[in-house]
Amino acid sequence: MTPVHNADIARIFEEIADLLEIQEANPFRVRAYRNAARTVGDVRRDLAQAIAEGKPLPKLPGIGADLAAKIEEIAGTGTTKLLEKLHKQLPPAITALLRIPGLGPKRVRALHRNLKVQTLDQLAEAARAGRVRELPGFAAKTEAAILQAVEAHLTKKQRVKLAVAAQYAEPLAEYLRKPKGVGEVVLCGSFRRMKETVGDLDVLVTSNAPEAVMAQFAKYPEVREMLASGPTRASALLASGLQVDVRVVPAESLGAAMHYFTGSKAHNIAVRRLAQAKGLKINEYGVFKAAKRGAERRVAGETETTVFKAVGLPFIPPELREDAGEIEAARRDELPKLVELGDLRGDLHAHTKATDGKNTLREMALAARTLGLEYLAITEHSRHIAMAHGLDPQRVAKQIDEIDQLNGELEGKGITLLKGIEVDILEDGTLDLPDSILARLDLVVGAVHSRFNLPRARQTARILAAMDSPYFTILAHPSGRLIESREPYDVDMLKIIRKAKARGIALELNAHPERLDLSDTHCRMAKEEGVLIAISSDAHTTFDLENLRFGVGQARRGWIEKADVLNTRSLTELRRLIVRGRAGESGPARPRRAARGRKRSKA
Ligand code: DGT
Ligand code: CA
Ligand code: CA
Repeated sequence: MTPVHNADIARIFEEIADLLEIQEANPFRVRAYRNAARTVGDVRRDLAQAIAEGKPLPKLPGIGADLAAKIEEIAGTGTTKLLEKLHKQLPPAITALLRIPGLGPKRVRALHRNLKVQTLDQLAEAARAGRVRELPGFAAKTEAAILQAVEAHLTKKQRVKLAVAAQYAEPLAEYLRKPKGVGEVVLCGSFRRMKETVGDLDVLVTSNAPEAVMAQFAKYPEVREMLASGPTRASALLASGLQVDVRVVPAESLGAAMHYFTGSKAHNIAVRRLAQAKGLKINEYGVFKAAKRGAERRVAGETETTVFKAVGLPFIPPELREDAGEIEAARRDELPKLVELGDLRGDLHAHTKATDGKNTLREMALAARTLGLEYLAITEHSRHIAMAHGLDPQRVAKQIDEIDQLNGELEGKGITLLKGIEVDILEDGTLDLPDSILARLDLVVGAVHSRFNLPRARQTARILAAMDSPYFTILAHPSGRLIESREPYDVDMLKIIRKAKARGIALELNAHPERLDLSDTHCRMAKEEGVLIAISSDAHTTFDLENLRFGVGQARRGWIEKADVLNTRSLTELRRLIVRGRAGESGPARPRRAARGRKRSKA
């Protein structure tokens, strides 16, 4: 049987939820599977592996005995009887229909029942033939919109979210370290550049016995199909659908090969141009200089630093390698010294059981401390989000008391909880809770959770108006996008950034792997305008706190340095900045890049 990772278990739970929903099952049951999918998908420890090693399943919030038994069943067999049963009632491909904007369970059911539609291709065919509009509840306009969405979906190459790719990449790298003679195994490509999604994995192995590596790779239990294989390279499709390219090089070429396979392609081309100007040739084996009688002499390649040095550059961190100005910055020795995970001293966005989180205040506090954080802001949803059981002023007041009490107990233990709220920005730009209660909080995180489709001018005005509140501290997930599933809402981000500057407000970089919002380009824009970024987990479980590393990756792609990040500050400094923001003082004081141009980033 193919080994199962958390993302596979999550996918099965998601599929069960979809199929149950199409069958109009009890909504609570559907929700239980959806929540379980999210929880399992977010756990950073491989559950199937733990089970195989005879370890007990860790306590997972919201996962009762029934779901835990299903996890064990999937870990042991790769599937569950429930899913098999549902597949007998409904075709598996039908769940893809739910991913099409405008198609809910009701419409999917109608399409299946009346038109026998089972796949996206069949849906496109039915729409083209004008059969969809004949169904009750579908108009010609709806049909056209569905067809357009299906075609867009079918032609788009599938990409995998970074955090999901990590679940498959890391065990594979571990496995390839096993054969005798293997030196390094490095995950290159977009994965190393920490791109929010990856198209495929690029694995580089150093060894003087490439045959052994190739043989080991071919035997990897997750390989579904070998697409190509040669003496030093192979490509395979994994059971998860992820494609992997493996390359073996001798140890002395490691740096050159890492540089080549990390890309991006645009960055490589720009570096190659620099090399040519110096009369050098650069490829995955090294950097070469022409010698007498057409011979070549290798001048670099063992480490990436030697490769960069050969073309006259300092080391450029992988996250910057997009040919987006990093080569010019490197030439001028003005590369940013990028923020690191260890620079974060706190987390400014988290939920508990009081709303849609799964852990208690205490559990969240202790988990944050375990990760080395000094403070954690509890920011529940406000009352407008009824589905998440959002807080009204009375419940906020109650939580304030609970946090005060817990902070008293935790005093001197290295972790402080901050009192916050993730308050809804209503359609008219007012906040969902009165000033009288916001004034009692340490910080206020404002967020849009409804009416994503407002026209640009109105959506922008809505957010700008909300930012006029003197209590507004951080704008959460500023674009609202969900990676690969929901477009950002249409707003003028530059206006929002400038407003944040004027008001002393920070912008969140939400580290949840489905959001990673701000995007890298907007991070750069915010930095240029002198606005601070809050790298926040938006944790709904203790496990979610570990997503901060993906947020830091995205921040690095956005050229963000330690000084650009609000939560790299000490608690005292953080409080000072929030008070200044309340007074409407612009731009939280930020050292204007004293280090710039002198410090070099390290490998
Ligand atoms: P992905 O997989 O779509 O998320 O993006 P990458 O960047 O991982 O691209 P991929 O897997 O096609 O190739 C891995 C790296 O190999 C890429 O970042 C740079 C290098 N590479 C691939 N093709 C070329 C090429 O034609 N020229 C150069 N200079 N480098 C290339
Ligand atoms: Ca790749
Ligand atoms: Ca590739």
